[in-house]
Amino acid sequence: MAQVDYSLYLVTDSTMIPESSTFLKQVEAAIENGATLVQLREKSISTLDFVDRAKQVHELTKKKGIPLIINDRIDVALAIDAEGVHIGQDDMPATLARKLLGPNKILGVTCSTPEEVKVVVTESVADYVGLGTVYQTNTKKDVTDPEGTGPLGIRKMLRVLGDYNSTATRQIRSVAIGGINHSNADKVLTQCQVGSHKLDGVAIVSCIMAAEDAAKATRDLLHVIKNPPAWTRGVSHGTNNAVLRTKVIELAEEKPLVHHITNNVVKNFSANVTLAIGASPIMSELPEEFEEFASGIPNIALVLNLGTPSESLMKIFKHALQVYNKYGKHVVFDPVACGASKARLQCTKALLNAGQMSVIKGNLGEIMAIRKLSSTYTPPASSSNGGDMRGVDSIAKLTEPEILSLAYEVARDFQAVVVITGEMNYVVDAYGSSVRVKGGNRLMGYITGTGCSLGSTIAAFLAAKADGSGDGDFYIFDAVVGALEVYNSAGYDAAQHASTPGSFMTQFIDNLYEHTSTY
Ligand code: 3NM
Ligand code: MG
Repeated sequence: MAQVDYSLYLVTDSTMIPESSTFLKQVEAAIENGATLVQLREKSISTLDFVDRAKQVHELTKKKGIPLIINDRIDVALAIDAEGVHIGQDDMPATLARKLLGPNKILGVTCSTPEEVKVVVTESVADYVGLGTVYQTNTKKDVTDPEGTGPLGIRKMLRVLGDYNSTATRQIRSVAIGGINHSNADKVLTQCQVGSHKLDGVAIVSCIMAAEDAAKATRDLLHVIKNPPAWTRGVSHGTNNAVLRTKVIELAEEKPLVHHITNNVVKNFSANVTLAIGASPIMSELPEEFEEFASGIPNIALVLNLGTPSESLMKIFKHALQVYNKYGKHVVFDPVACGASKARLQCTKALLNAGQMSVIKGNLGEIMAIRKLSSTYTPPASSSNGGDMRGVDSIAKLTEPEILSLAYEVARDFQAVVVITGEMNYVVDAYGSSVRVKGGNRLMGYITGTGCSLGSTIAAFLAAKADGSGDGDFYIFDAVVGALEVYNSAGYDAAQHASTPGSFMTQFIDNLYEHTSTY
C-alpha cells in the first residue's frame, strides 16, 4: 500500500446525524472535502447492514482514492476487500488480526497508555496506533480516561513510539482521538511532538458526523490542520509573529492599566517597563480604591507580587484579589520565593485559596513549591535534593517533560495558565496546551525586577482586552505567549548592543518600547 495520509481521519458514527442529513451524505461530504482516510465504525448494526453500508462507503472512498478502514470486524473488511481494520484493546489480538488480514492490509490499534503502545511496538504488526482519549468526549462512553489525557498524556505514548520508530525499518504511524475539533486540532498536532516525532494526524467523529454542514466542518478542520498558528511552530525571538502583532496592536489601542501590588525592590523598574510597552502602571495599596478601579476601568488587570510579604500586605492582596475576581478582571500572581520558607508558602496557599488567578508565573522552584500545596507531590529524582530555592532563585533542575507535567498539574489544580521562567520559558494551560518561549539573555538575571516586570507585561497584554471581548482560556494563553515573546525578544536584542548590566538595562527598556511601537 502506498504511503497512507493520516492527517484528517474520519471515524463514522451513525447515531449522531443531524435531522437535515443522512449518514451517507455526511460521510460523502467529508470525503469530498478533505478527509484523507475513513473508518466505518458501527456498534449496533446487523452483519447484513454492516456489509451493505461498508460497500456503499467503499464506493465513495474508492472514487476519491482514499483507504477505508473497518472497525473491529475483520470478516466485514475481508468480505468487501476494504483497505484495513481498526481494533481496540478488547478486540481480536493484533497478531491474529494480522494473520487473518495478510501483510498488505492496514491495521490500526487503539492505545490509551504507554504500556499499550509498548505491546504494539513489540508485536510490530500494526501500521498505526490511535492514541486517546485526548480530550473529554461524549462520543465514546467506555474510554480509559473520561477527562482526557491532554497532549501531555499523548506525548507519553508518542515517546514510546518515537523510540521504536527511530530504529525500526517499518514505521508505526499515529493519530490522536477524542474531543478533537476546530479549536484544538492545531494544538494537538503541534503540542504532541516529542523531539522530531509527531502525530501523523487527528481522528474525528462528532465534529464532522454531527455537523449541520459536514462539508464546511471538514474544510475548516483541514484548514486548521494545514495552517497551524505562528506561535505553535515553536516560539523564538521572532518579531514577525502574527499573533504577537495582534496583541501589540491591542496593547497600543487599549492603553491598558496595570494595577501593581508588588514589592518595594522592583516598583520603579516595573513601572518603567509598563510605560515602555505602552501601558500605564498604578501602584496602589489603598483598599478603598480597588473597587473603583476594578469596576470602573475596562482595561485593567492586577499584578500580585509576593516579593516582600507582610501581614498587612496579605490583607491587601486578598482584598484586591477578591475585588478583581468580582469584576472578572485578570489577576497575575507572582509567588516570589514561595518555596524559600514555610511562612511564604503559607501566604501563597492562602492567596490561592482566596481567589482565582488567571496566570501563575514563577521560576521552577516556585512552581514546584506550589505543586506541593495541592498534593503529595514528590519531585522527580532528577531534581536537586533538598530545597528548590536559594533565596528568590530557583536551584531546581528538571527535564523538559517533567517541567511540562509539573506546569500542567499546577495549571489544572488552580485552573490558571502557568508560566515557568528560565533560560527556556514554558506556558502551559489546564488543558495541557504548552508553548516554549526562548529566554532573552543571561544579563536579565543581573537586573533586579526583570522577573517581576514580566508579570507587569503579562498583565498589560491581558488587560488590553479585559472588557470581556477577550475572555476564555485560549485568549489568556495567547496573551501570555505574546507578552513572553515581546519581553524576551527585547532582552535578546538588548544583548546585541550591550554586554554589561547597566547599559543592558537601558537598552532593554528602549527595546521594549520599540518592539511595542514599531509594528
Ligand atoms: N475512540 P469525538 S475516543 C472512537 O479514546 C473513539 O480511544 C476513542 O469522538 C479513544 O471525535 C473516540 O466525537 C470517540 O470526540 C471520539
Ligand atoms: Mg473495537
